[in-house]
Amino acid sequence: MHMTPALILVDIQYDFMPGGALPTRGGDEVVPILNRVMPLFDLVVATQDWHPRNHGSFASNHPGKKPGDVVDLNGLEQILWPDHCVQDSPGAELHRDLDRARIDTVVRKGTDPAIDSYSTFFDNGRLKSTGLEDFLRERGVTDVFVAGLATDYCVLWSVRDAIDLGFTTHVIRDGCRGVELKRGDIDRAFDEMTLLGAKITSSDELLRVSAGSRPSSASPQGSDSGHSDDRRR
Ligand code: VGL
Ligand code: ZN
Repeated sequence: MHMTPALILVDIQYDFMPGGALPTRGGDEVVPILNRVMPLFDLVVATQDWHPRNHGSFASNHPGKKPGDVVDLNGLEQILWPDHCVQDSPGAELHRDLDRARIDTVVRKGTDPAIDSYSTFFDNGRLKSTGLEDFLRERGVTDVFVAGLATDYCVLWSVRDAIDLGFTTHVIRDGCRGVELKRGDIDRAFDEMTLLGAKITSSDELLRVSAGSRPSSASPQGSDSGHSDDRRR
């Protein structure tokens, strides 16, 4: 019955924020939401998309191509993106308001120019692992709670792998925002994750459950319970 949870915060980086190179709508809104749930977890992992300048997912590295075009990258279908999350650039930094003190480790992915890595567990060809699986297993993690950017790419691919690896996988819906290259991509991502067996939850539900299971402790930020766009139970 015992479960050991970990929170996985996917790519809370400036380039995925409004105004960034590869923006999600409302991506900055997840920062306070995730700060609220972090204290509920003993183990918090943050991921960083971390590309070299010559990365094969950048349209700028394919003469005549533009973002949104699809190419064959070493045998894998690759959507081309604007330059984003270039290593050590401001756009690759984690959002400054994210509660860094509660992050136990940062996993960087997408460092090989020859292959993209949407998932925080494996590259897109599943050739190399990022080490996150071992990190979680060494700590006896049974359940992963996933949130972040972008719903329709890195969150979705991470959730697919987490389920595949046998973790009980939860997605914090209001802690995610998507790119929505095609209209409906976010909804389709949630549909697929649900179908695969992910449990869709919300920050409110997590805070409610945690308050119930620890009656003696006040909720982490008692007066601030403003956000609730998901009332399903
Ligand atoms: C992502 C596209 C390209 C993501 C990363 O974080 O979802 N999407 N690189
Ligand atoms: Zn990327």
